[in-house]
Amino acid sequence: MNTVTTETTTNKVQFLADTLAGLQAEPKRMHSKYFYDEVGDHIFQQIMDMEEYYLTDAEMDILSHQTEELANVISAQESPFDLIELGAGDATKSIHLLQELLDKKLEFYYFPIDISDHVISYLEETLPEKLPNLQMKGLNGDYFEMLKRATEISDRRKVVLFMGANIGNMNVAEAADFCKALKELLSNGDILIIGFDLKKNPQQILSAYNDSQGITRSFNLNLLQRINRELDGDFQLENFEHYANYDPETGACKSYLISLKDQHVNIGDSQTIHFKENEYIFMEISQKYSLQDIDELAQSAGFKPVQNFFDENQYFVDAVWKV
Ligand code: AVI
Repeated sequence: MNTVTTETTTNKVQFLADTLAGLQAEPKRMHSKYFYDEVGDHIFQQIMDMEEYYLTDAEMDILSHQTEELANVISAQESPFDLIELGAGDATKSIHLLQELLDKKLEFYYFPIDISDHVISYLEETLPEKLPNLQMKGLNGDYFEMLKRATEISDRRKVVLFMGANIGNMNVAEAADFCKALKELLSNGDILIIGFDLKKNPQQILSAYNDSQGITRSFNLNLLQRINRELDGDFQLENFEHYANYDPETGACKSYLISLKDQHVNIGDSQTIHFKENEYIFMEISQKYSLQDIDELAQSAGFKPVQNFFDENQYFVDAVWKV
């Protein structure tokens, strides 16, 4: 029987605090985790369906064609385990792996973790229909808080999935700290499967974040609209422009919103933010990696690289690391 429980941690106070801290900072910045409200989830779905956004198809190619090999790595140790997915999204990719693990009659419990409560509700509604034998519990909130929660729920060995190039939304130093902190929560023999978008033709990368239909533009602007909706802001969206760039030397793809004029924006009754003409808000990083960068990251965090799974174009890698 499925155990289905939603754990919702809506944190408007934190959203307001982070928004004000980011907009009062010099230079201005936002945290891309706030992109994912109901509208943002929908726009992100459109991004994943875009021709230019090659990442989704690339990782889907790995998950749909190499599930057996992935399942073999996971089941090399026979004991029951918890499969914990950080940033599960709609699980369209991981469902292939879940199906394979169920077909192999392995004993496991699935904990999808996502910052979006809509995503967790959707998974709890749809996964039990698609995978009737799956034992699962959705956890809504920040990765680490929820991962800690999952480690408190059981002491089974852990297999952590962190796919979709979500690690790319941290800069290199943050990614190193993240991997170290993750390793601290895991024990000997636990496994991490982590997805990286690889460095490649710079134009191809830039097009994925500066698409011809302006979907990524809407994705970024939606965060301003979310501030208007939830924090009583008065951003005029037409006064901001999306700008993306990719630096092939560092592998950093960054997106910004540029203020098109000198303007003031109110947030709630008591906060006013001043924007100079051409001032930018740093919105998001999507860091790209070489294979050497990836192995160095594993080693610096204390993981042992076990195996790399590539898509047929070698655009993307799902790396398997062990504690
Ligand atoms: C979720 N994350 C891996 C996406 C990325 O590619 O950085 C988010 C995204 N932002 C714009 N397009 C996609």
